[in-house]
Amino acid sequence: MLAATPLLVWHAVAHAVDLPIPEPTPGQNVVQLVNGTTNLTLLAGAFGPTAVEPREATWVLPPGGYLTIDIPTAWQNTTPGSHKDSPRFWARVGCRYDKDRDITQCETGDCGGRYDCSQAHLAGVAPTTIGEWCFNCGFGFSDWDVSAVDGVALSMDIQPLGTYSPDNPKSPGDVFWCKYPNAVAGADLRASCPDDFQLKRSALGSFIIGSEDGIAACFSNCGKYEYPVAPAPDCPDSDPTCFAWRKFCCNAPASEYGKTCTTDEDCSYGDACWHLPPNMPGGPPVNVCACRGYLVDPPCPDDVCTHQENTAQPPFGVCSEPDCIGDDTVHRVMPRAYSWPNDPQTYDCDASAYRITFAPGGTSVPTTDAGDIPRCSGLPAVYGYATANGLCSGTPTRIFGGAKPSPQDWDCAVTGATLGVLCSWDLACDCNRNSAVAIDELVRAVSIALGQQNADVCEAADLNGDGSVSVDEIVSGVNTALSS
Ligand SMILES: [Ca+2]
Ligand SMILES: [Ca+2]
Repeated sequence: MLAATPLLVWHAVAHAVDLPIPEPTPGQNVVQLVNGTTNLTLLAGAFGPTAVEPREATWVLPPGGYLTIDIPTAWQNTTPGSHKDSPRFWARVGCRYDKDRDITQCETGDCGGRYDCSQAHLAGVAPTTIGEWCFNCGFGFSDWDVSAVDGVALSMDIQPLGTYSPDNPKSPGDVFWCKYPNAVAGADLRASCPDDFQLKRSALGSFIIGSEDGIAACFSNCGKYEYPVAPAPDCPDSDPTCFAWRKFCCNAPASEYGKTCTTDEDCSYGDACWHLPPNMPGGPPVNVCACRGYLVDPPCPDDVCTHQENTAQPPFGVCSEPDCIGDDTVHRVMPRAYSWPNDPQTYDCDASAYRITFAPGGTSVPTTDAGDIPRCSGLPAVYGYATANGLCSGTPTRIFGGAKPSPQDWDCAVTGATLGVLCSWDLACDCNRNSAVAIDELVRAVSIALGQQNADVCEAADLNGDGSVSVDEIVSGVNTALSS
């Protein structure tokens, strides 16, 4: 880890030189989202009590680019503990998107298949790295953390910008005050992710069979046992997944945490017997069972697993792969990320401007770039396009499909999320396949129907591929022309 220090300093200086510091609207906060890669286009996601839109009027974040989000006053002082609408930001990775039709499919961070997560009021699907905030909370300070608690796709750093107090004016010596960076520049947890914690692209519905596989995300201990859905709250401890979920997601029965103990053996779910200083001066120490983080390679250095002091968190437990990734593994990449459910890695500051950098310093792990939604007709043969196109031909309003390998049925008309590969149907009469139908294209379709021209002047006119152009197909083309 000795090499990390100069990298971190370089990273902070480089950003200060390269990027502008956004000016907040008076009385409000502003967040700048930065793409730290030089080779990937990302889509940003934002979620909060109301819809927001970046000043740049796009969610597309090109390599090295940035977006600027003014934080509405309705996003301030969101009730701590009530996470329903609490502000958060994330990067969507490996997206195929259509901005105009508000439809998108991403490998990680997808929000219900929509392009504009904020307008749709949909948060990103786990696992994805999340920047979580309470803006202008107690004393008007802002609190945040980089959550890796479900798992991590790209690293994230959060940096206060502009002027802020060098020390917490209400609590001098606050070790959580305005601290950054959260992540080691250029590092990527996916590179050190144990096999059992990797979420492979081929496990995702968006994966096109035959394309290159790789690691989309790396689960945390808790995230692994909550994916794709968390166990039922009343699941039996005898089920290993249920027990691991209780242990790593801090979901033991209510009687467990806070129970008086003498040693760890008195605690039933792998939790710690936490020996805290007396509540009252001169009183007895407080010994209670408490959920905790875990290390696979103890001890963890103080600059990797920060805030290990006994009053900040219970002593780490020890665990081993394949059941456990270890919070130390996560913290080697993101020392100040929040990696387990009671991790004290949360920060506060009185800055008004913040910078979130996705993949600070870039990543060397192969990662899917953003791009257009593929045409259904261009997918590999295993998807059985012709059959699916025939079966879906009775769905006149279809623009997008969800392709699944045959003999599975496709989703014929996708308007948001799909468990298949999001793809665009050929539109009737769209001869040049530009997703719009012009008058001359309609004329060509009619002339094929009348036998005046050969079908190859407009293959798209024969929507259902039956070799002829019907009145229905021309009507479908007219409808498309009128709606675009
Ligand atoms: Ca066209
Ligand atoms: Ca036809």
